[in-house]
Formats: sequence, structure tokens, C-alpha cells
Amino acid sequence: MQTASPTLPMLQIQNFINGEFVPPAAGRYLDNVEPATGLVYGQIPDSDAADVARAVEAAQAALPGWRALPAEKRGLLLVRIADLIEQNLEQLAQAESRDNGKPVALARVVDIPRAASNFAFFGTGVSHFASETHFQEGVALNYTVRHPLGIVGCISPWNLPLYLFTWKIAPALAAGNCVVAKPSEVTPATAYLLGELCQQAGLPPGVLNIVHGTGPGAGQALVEHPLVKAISFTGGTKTGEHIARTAAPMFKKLSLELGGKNPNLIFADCDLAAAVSTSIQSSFSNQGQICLCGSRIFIERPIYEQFKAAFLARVAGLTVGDPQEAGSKQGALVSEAHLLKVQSYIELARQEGGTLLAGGQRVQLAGRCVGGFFLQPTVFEGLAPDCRTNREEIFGPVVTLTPFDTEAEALDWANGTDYGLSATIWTRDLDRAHRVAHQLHAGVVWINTWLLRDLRTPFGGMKNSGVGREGGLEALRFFTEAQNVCVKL
Ligand code: TXE
Repeated sequence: MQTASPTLPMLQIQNFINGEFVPPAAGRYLDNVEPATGLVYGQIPDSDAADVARAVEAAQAALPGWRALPAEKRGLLLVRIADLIEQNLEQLAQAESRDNGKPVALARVVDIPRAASNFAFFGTGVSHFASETHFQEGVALNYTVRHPLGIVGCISPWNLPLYLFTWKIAPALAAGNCVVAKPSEVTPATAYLLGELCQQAGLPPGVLNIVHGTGPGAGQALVEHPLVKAISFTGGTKTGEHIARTAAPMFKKLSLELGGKNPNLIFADCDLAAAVSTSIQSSFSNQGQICLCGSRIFIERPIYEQFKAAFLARVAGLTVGDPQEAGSKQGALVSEAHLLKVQSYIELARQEGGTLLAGGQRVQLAGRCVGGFFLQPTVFEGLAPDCRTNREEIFGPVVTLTPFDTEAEALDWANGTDYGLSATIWTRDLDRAHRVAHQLHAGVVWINTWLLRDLRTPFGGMKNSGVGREGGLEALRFFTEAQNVCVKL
């Protein structure tokens, strides 16, 4: 693999264990590639079981002090981290963009602000986490204590690196656990910077430990470690299945946020301009690499042609370019391997009889991005709702348009995959909106909007999209163990 420049020092990041940056025990490193250039620009620890064991040891030493701190005090530390993320927003956004290939403009308004909100939300929210009592008049008083689990593992993917990493870490810490976290080996940079901010915030050593490395290496060791009581994982469905197979016999708590193949249902009575504009976002934000992206767009036949024309006109305006440039609406895909995977689905869609309406080609940029992993936003029509292109998660800038005639047909097709993460409905008919929403097999349903998030709401998928719910009290419940105490009156 070519490197960015033989004269510049590589950005070599380290593990964050016991409040310090330390090299991996075996001294091995992995290359980190910048997706926009295709060049190696840094190295990350290729950690193994020894590094995970060291992190767990640090977490164990820190645990008595951390769980004994009043919730408000723990919360204040988390709010301090949130403030530091905001103060360092620009540096973090630049790092996220370089590491992941996403437009820096997107990282500035979505990824990094949300990472700050995650800490602020759970840092304050934990003070409002009340215990339940069940009072039986004259008989007994039951009250439920929620103890932290102890040491927990958080494993996150590459698509929204700091956003999803902190979405797990913040509630785990707020609830009084110590954490060993592994970010994706594809996008380690902002997790590394988070370690620095935790130092600055005065988070006690060992409370949060960040171990870098591959899934089969560091990730597997974390899932297998007997002192790690729970695993919160976001990533691919196959990986989730593997993690469940490893962790379930050890009776670990598991939260699995997995893939999606989300439908957009566009009814003829909708606000068409809003439906088109938001569908562009839900199709192509972050190059379609968001598990909540809607990749199957079902449109009621009377407005099909009108929707299609307006949608394609907007697709033509999505400039693919250097993620650092303000005018770029589409950055690079995260890696060459992922680009090849997405391209293989474009080929599959062709073989399955799809008509290509837009895109379909790799984009060759000039200058510094000449070797980058860019792809045109791609739109197909004419594919059967049950073909592989319409059932399997592509996780890239590829969507299909399909006309439907009845509500029942649209629902049948929308529910016709193994996934059940999210869905979007566009209609002005309130009765229909609720009726359809309740029949969709999706953990999250948006009506006349997309990706509008309230952190208090339960978040997660049905079917192969996952197990458990994150967000709000659900997350605090996941990271605690309920104990009922019964007092006879
Ligand atoms: O995910 P992986 P990848 C989907 C999407 C994508 C596919 C693969 O379809 O194409 O998953 O992406 C760690 N034990 N999503 O390869 O492999 C790994 O190191 C413990 C959906 O990135 O599942 C990383 O930190 N950990 C998704 C994390 O798991 C293991 C977002 C996710 O990696 C492990 C991203 C193991 N045995 C991809 N193997 C969403 N729903 O948001 C891997 N890991």
C-alpha cells in the first residue's frame, strides 16, 4: 500500500488504558487508510488479548471508586467531556472526515455535535433515573435497585465513528460501569482523540479504556473476557450473530444494533417536494452508509413519474468530491473493500434486470483524491421487490424506485426482508400514517421526516436488525442489573 508521503511522520495512535496512552503489548500496528486518497496516513495498534486483559484490569481497579461516586458527580464529568467535544468540534470533524471519507461539512453538523449530545444527555439523564417501588397495602414494600453491571464492552462500526462510539460509552459510564471500548479499526481517529479529552476532563484513570484493533483480534478477546459482563455492539448482522454465539453461553447481557434495508413509503397525497428532498437525504447521506438510510423507495403509482423526475433532478446535483471541500455533497466510501462490495451490488442489480436511472460508476477525481474510493449516487428501477438487490443490505449510495398500487402491497413489500430497523412514511392522511406505521416491522418509524432523533426514545431493530433497544432509559436499564428488595410490613 502506498503511503501519503515518505517524508511526513505517520500519525501513530495508541491504546488508552488506565488514563494513559500505551503501545500494544505485541508492538504490532495496522495501516490506516484515508478513503479520499486511498493512501496510508497513519497506524493503529493491532491489539490482542493481552491488551484487552490490561484494559480490563484497569477497569476493575477503577470500578469501586467510580460506582461509589454519586450519579450527579459522574454526570458532571460526562457533561465536561461534552463541553470539550464542542470546544474541539472543528478538529474532531476534520479527523472524522479524513478517517471516514465523509464530507467535513456533515461531520461538523451531525457526527461531532451528536457525540457531544450523547455525553450531555446521559450525563444529565442519569440524575433523573428513578428507582421503582411496588407497594402492597399492609403487606409489603418492594423497591428495585439498579446496580451497575461492572465492566462492560462497547464495540462500534465505521460509518458514524464518534457518534456511535459515544452513544454506547456515555450511558454505560453514567450508569456507573467501567468501560473497555473498541472502535472500528477502519475509523480509529476520533476515538483516539476522545481519550485525550477524557484526560483533560479529569475522568479517573481506568474508567474508560479504548483498545484499538481488528474484530477477530481485539474485538473477539473483549467479547470472550470473563470479567466483561455485557457487550453493546453496532455493526453487521453476521458479526452480531457471531458475537451472540460467543457471549450467550457466558450469560452476558447483549445489545445488538445490526443492519437494515429500510423502506420509504411515498403515498400520492404526500407533500411531494418534502418527500423528494428528504428522500435524497435518506438515500445518500454519508454516501448511504447509515444503517437508517432508506434504500427501497416505494411510490404510489399516480405520482411515480413525477417523483422519479424530481428525485433524479436532485441526484444530478449531488456533487461527488473531496470531503474537505465545502461544495462536496458526497464524499468517499469508507474503504476499497467496501467500494468493491457496493459495486458488486450494482452489477447484481443489472443482472437482476434493473434499469439504471442514475450513477453506477466509480468516480475518478483529479489531484489529491485521484486514488480515492468515490462512487456516483446510483438509482435503479424495474427490480422485483423480492430480488436480492431489494432484500440485502448494500450500505452504499444505491437505491431502488418501485411503484405500488395499494397500501397492502406496499406494506407487504416493505416487510419483505429479514431486516426491521427503520421505515419512513410520506402521507397527509393521519389515519393511514398510524395504521401503516403499526403494521411495519421496523423498530423506528418516521412519518413525513427522516432521522429526526429524540435521545429519550427507544432505538433499535426488529428481526435480523438486532436485539434490545438503546436510547434514554432503555440504555440505562441495559447497563444496570435490577435487584428487587422486598420488605414485609
Ligand atoms: O462491520 P463489522 P464492518 C454493516 C454493513 C457493512 C457490514 C460490514 O452492511 O457492510 O456491516 O461492516 C468489530 N468480535 N454495518 O465490516 O465487521 C469490528 O472490528 C468482536 C451496519 O465494519 O460488523 C468493528 O469494530 N468484534 C452498521 C465492529 O465489530 C468484532 C454499521 C463492526 O464491524 C468481531 C457498519 C468479532 N468477532 C456496518 N468482528 C450499522 N447497523 O450501523 C468484527 N468486530
